Amino acid sequence: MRRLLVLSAVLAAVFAARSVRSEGDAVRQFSVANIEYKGSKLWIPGTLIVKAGETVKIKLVNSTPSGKHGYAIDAFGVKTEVANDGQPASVEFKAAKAGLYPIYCQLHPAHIGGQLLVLEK
Ligand SMILES: [Cu+2]
Repeated sequence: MRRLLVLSAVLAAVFAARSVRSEGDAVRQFSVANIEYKGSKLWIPGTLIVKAGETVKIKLVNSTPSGKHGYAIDAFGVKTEVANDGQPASVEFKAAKAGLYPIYCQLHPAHIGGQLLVLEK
């Protein structure tokens, strides 16, 4: 348990979100990694929080030894595949509407999913 807490703290620091503003439009940037932990595969951080109207840019890194994994958010047309060859993928979309939206691996629906929380402006 202690090891998991340390891992979480380190990853939270490494993958912290940044917010950049330019000409009045907010851009929310994240780096998200796919990992395996005790046989489970998950994207971390699993929960992303933005505000309605923000442009969201997510850099995706697949750190698993188990091949490609997907990253999908249906509400915003996000569906990409990320190889584990060291080359990150990226997605960009406008979080147009407030709500709670599932994030999942479309290649392996049994994998642990996450969520995108879009707050009201
Ligand atoms: Cu997967």
